[in-house]
Amino acid sequence: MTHDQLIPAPARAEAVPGSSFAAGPSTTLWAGPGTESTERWLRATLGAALGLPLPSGPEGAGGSVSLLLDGSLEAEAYRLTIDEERVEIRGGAAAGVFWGAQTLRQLFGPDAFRRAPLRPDVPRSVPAGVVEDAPRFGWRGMMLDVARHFMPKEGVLRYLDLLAAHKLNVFHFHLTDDQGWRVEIKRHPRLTEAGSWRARSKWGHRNSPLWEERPHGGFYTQDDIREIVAYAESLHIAVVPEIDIPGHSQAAISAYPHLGNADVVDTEALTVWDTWGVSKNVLAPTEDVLRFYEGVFEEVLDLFPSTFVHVGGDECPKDQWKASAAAQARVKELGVEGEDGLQSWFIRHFDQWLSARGRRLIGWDEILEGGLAEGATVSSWRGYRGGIAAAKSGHDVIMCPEQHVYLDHRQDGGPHEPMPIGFVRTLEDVYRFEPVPAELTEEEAARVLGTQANVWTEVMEHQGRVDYQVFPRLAAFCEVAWRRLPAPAERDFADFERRMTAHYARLDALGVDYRPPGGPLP
Ligand code: TNX
Repeated sequence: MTHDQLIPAPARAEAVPGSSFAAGPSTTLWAGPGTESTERWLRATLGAALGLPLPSGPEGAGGSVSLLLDGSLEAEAYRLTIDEERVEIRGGAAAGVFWGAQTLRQLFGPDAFRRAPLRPDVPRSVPAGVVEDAPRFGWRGMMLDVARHFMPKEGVLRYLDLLAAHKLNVFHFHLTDDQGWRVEIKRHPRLTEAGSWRARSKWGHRNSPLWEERPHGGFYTQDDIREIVAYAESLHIAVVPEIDIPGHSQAAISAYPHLGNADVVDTEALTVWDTWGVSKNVLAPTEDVLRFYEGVFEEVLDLFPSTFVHVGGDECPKDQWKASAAAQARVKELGVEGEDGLQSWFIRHFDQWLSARGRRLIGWDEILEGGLAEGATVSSWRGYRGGIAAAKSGHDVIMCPEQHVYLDHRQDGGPHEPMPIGFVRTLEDVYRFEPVPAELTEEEAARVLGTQANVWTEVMEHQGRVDYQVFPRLAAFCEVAWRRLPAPAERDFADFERRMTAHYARLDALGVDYRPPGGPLP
């Protein structure tokens, strides 16, 4: 594997032609203070794939791999130096060292992505040279919706590995929705007892004879969540939990009917929703409901150390609040402006509540309606508009416009494309996505903390479907998030495609069910 086949391509790479480092049974590993996460990862992945034990040895010895922190580099930056004698990875912080190790694995070739050394002739050498690299954005994320279709824990851990392999560092975990509640909350056990299964779910592809409806569900125990968070941390990925309020909450209301607008709907009769779309069953704007969700968030904060906590806030239909005498009385009592005011009342409450606990609230761009809470960060999904407005008013923004980075959308308009949702977003479209709109001043642009690709799973009922939608587009997305690419029209997509040839071999070795180039059928 050569330096010009890396994904994402590094800022600078210089090869020394004809020279390489050969790893073997006597190759040692030296991990300087603060680099232990990469040490463990190298043994567990690269070591296993190459069939090498990588025992500890002295720093910089002949035949060694050395890991060290270097204060002259930015936290996530790294310098990877390879000569015939040794490999050295310097990172500004532990994360930088780790991203350097990811690059090293790519240089070993696709078989370095396997779990066991299948063939004795697996290449065990890397080309000599220097790679210097640093990310453009500090927030390089993927959101996974495990509410519409549950992904068992092992699948989530696997996705974390895949994110790390693409140098992505935020996993936005969409844990609750109308169609399911996926995280155990000890003080409200019915959220998962009653809220994690729905009686009917569409299964298989709708054109297939196997199309049928079955129960669907599942949830993560608090121990599962702790494991996921700890595993992510070992890969330098932050897990941002999302608990959706006040809309997208029918699963919660079906478990605890007092959360709903009981004067306009028989909340006792509600079940976990078995339809796609946006349910009109939303939370009632009461103090009781606030207390209930404070209890939920208390446990969530205990489980997730992430600074950011996502409260959803999207697509909250106001029909029930309009019809409910109780909700209308609350409008008067709270002195808020109509139903939009109720929505921002919810968000403002949790903005303050989270701030008081040293956390930061993030929500979808609908939280701008009725006035943005003071400390809120905005996930801009309905295009760039919400993100621009938020940045201009001094709020931080994550850019994830559906027109560009919704990976549930189709990858081409062809007849064999299995997924019926949304716009056509090709690999090239994603490659030409620009997270920072030109109309922002430099100061406003600095409010764009980064970008994320969102994976909504209404039409992805198992991991293979998720893989198909996510890959190869996540590879294009990771270049956008990591690199300082030129303006969209000037980006060298042909070069990216050329590098993708090597990357498909890596994805094959990892067992990713990506969409084959050119589509599923000729
Ligand atoms: C919009 S993006 C939604 C999701 C859907 C998605 C389908 C957002 C905040 N809400 O609930 O799953 O569209 O593409």
